[in-house]
Amino acid sequence: MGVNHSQLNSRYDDQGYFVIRDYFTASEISSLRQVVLKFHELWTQDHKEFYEQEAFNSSLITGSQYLAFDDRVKLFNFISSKKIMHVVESLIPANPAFMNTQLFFNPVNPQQKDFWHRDCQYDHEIEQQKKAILETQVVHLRVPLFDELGMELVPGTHKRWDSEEEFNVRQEEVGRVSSESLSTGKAIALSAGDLLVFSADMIHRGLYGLDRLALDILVFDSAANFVDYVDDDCLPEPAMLDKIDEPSLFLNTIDLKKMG
Ligand SMILES: O=C(O)CCC(=O)C(=O)O
Repeated sequence: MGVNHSQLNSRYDDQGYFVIRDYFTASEISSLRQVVLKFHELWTQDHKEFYEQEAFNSSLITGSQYLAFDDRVKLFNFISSKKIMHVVESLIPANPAFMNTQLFFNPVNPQQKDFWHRDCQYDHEIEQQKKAILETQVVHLRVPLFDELGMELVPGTHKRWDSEEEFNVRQEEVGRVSSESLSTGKAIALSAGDLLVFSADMIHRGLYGLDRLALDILVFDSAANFVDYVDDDCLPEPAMLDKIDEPSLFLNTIDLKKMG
């Protein structure tokens, strides 16, 4: 499948991310887009005020609220497809587990600016954030459904703490704001068909613009303590498991839930 496990693993280990260009075929993306657009339309109708005022993402795409059985099975099959699992297993060889999905779109309000962050900053104070980046991190697999400006990342920050500039901007200290540019940022434009893989705890931001609609798949190592972040309703129902070609990514999460 193009790039082998050890190349992917070493790129991720060094930089905190990698991109595989043209990884998915046009037909894989168009059938995924069809299901995701159905979710997005229903979700935006249902969250009209939030969507119009401040939203830039939704989550729980695989849940039962907006998509019916067959569409959920299609999504589960995409998420655990050979192409996705090849990449997941290059980073997490033993028992990778499914966490969630998120859908990133442009905010309706044109004044809303894209902002630098580490995902762990929403759960942890500074000292805990310093620890979080030394531990196992959640992996995001971003599948853009349309061409987009993509993401801006600070390479290497999955393993190192912020410079003063990065810290002040990301945390909005000493008059800086999180939408300013960072001299260390690297912008990665993405096209439909590309796959971007990055660590949730590195310093990053989504770049608003074009018609962006990107499906992020979140996975984690079963050995790490993330199962509490998983919503049961996002997992396949028992009757779906037979219809998923290779369900181990979900079974690993289901097993962790059972061990509770
Ligand atoms: O695309 C965005 O707006 C932000 C993406 C992000 O922060 C993430 O995927 O964790």
